[in-house]
Order: sequence, then structure tokens, then C-alpha cells
Amino acid sequence: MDRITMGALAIEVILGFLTFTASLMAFGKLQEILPSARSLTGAELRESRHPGAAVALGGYLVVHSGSTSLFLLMGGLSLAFGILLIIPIGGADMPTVISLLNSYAGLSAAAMGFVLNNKLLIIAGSLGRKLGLILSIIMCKAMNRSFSNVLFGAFGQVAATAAAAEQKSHRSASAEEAASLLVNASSVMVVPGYGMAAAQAQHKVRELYDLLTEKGVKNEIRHPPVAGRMPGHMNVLLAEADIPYDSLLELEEANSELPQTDVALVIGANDVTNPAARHDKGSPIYGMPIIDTDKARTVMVIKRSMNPGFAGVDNELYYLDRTLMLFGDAKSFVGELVKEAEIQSGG
Ligand code: TAP
Repeated sequence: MDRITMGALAIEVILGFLTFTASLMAFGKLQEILPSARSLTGAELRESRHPGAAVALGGYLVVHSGSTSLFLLMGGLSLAFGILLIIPIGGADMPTVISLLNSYAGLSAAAMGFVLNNKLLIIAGSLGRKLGLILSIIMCKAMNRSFSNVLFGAFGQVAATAAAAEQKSHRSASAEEAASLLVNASSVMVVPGYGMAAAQAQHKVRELYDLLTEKGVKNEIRHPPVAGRMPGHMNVLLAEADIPYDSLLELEEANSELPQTDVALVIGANDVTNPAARHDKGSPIYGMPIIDTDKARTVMVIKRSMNPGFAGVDNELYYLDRTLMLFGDAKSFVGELVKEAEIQSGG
């Protein structure tokens, strides 16, 4: 085997094996079979030098090809690094990391194309690598985070915030009380998030929008680009429900209006409303663009429980004096709000 082919084979094995175990770990975390982010132990930190050792072995094999045992060792180190790479990464960052793994898999496939002298595999692998990388960069930009912050920034946060959450208290309200606040408000800002998508509540949101508009309540909708699970997720759903485009505010516009807004109605959004993103430098979501719902006169949050959102961090918004938690599935709760608002406004 010539050196170029041997080099391509080494790249293919290192990236292919690493991607394999990293993808299994990512699957385990997304299915909640494995815990979310945690710090690496000292031993794991030492072992995380595996990619350096695997690359050095790959380089050695390119020059002195033929050692099967060294080749196997290189594969083993790559498998181990795939596991260590994912351990410290939190759930919220998993889509970005999966997209990065797609990029590695593309590069591995292109290297395989070199080994097999298959042009189609080289082109397809190179395209896969570029697309994965571009999507990761778009997601990082939307979250206002760097790659290194995504890969190494979540250490130790989850346990600390979960423990803090147990000691705080919150207020909740019924659909009847919430509807009364809505129909008597002069301005309402609706902030949808992933939970609206999960519940498929967009058509009920449209009904509420129509009702409030009919009653003369100024009524706008806003979500940051990172709401949901992929770029444009919320826009697609709101467009599906024919919510007028001009009722959707820009982030800056929404945040400048919120201090004068009577009610911010958060529907299945969590991380994108967490004020920690503005001020808590230690938080894994620090710097992420959010809607400043905590600045509205009253905040109402529809979700099923006090569980954290995708980032796994507690939301300080829920413990403010002016926040009311509305517990329930987004679709049925917004449906109840519409019914109650109709009754209360004599409709
Ligand atoms: P999340 O922080 O994930 O919060 C969604 C909330 O919806 C959860 O707290 C959940 O609480 C609630 N929920 C789920 N199903 C529901 C249902 N059927 N009815 C009512 N509530 C429901 O979502 P977000 O605020 O939209 O933030 C997006 C997160 O994804 C961010 O952390 C972001 O960084 C990450 N992310 C986004 C992207 C892009 S590009 N959009 C890409 C990668 C990562 P309960 O379980 O208590 O109901």
C-alpha cells in the first residue's frame, strides 16, 4: 500500500471509529438513557489525549506500514475518544455536535473513496463534510456560541442548577385566571418554543391571535432564531397556521417593546426565555439570543412541569413574583384559553 492510500486509510479509521462511538453516545443522551453533561474525571481527561496518540500512530503507520497491532491500537484509541468527546456535552448542544459528527463521517467517507479509488465516494463524502460543517457553524452562530464553548462549556452546570431549583417557589394559575389577564390586557406578546412544536399547538395559537386581535388587544409573536430544534423551526409552523408575517417581530424590536407589554405569554419555550443567558457567564446558554420576557409586566408560561428545557438548566424566569406557571400540554391549554377568553369577553 502506498503512503497516500495508507494516510487516507488512517484518516478513515480514526474519524469513522470516533464518529461511531460518539454517535452511539449522542443517541443515548438524546433518548435520556445516558445522563446529560458532566465533567470529565482526571483519568478521563488524561485519556482524552487519545486523538493525539491515534493521529501519531496514524502518522507512524504511513511511514512504516504493515503493523496490524498498531493499526488495531489506533482504532481502539479512536473508539475511546468518541466516548470521551460526548461525555461533557449537554443535551442542548447535541444537534450541533451531531451535525459536526456528520462532517467527520463525510471526511471519513471521502478518505475511503481515496483508498478504493472511487470518485463518487470522494465527492459525496466531501459534500457531506462541508454540509455538516456549515450546519454546525449556522447553529453555533444562532446560539451566539463558539465551537469550543459548545464542546467544552457545559461542565458541572446541570447538577448545580437542578439542586437550586428545588429550593425556590413558583406561582401557578388556571386557564380561567390566565384568560382574564389576556382579555383585559392592552398588549400581549406570544413567545413560542419547542413545546409548541411538540404539541402541534400552532393552529390554537392562531385562534388565540385572531380572538385577541378581534377584541382590540395589541398582539404580537416573537421567538429568537434558536427556538425549537433547527433553524427556522418556529417560522415554518407559524406560517403553516397562516399567522400574518407582520405580527412576527424582530428580536431587538420585541425586546425594546417588552418593558411596555402587559403580558408575555410563553408557549412551550424555556431556554430562549432564560435571563441567565444575559448575565450568568457560567451558564452553558450564556450569550444565546433570548426574548427578555422577564421585563414584561406579567409573564405566563405554558408547559407541563417545572422540568428544564433542552439545555438542562433551570429557568429563573419561573420564580419571579410576576410569573404565573400554566401547567398543561400547549395545544390543550391554549385551546382552553381561547374558550375561556370567548366566554369572558361575551363572545
Ligand atoms: P426548550 O428549552 O427545549 O424548552 C421547551 C419546553 O417545552 C420544555 O421546557 C418543555 O417543558 C416544554 N414542552 C415540551 N413539550 C410540551 C408540550 N407538549 N406542551 C407544553 N410544553 C411542552 O426549547 P426552546 O426554548 O425553544 O429552546 C431551544 C433549545 O434548543 C435551546 O437550548 C437551543 O440552544 C437548542 N437548540 C436549538 C437549535 C436551533 S437552530 N433551533 C439547534 C440546536 C439546539 P415540559 O417538559 O415541562 O413540558
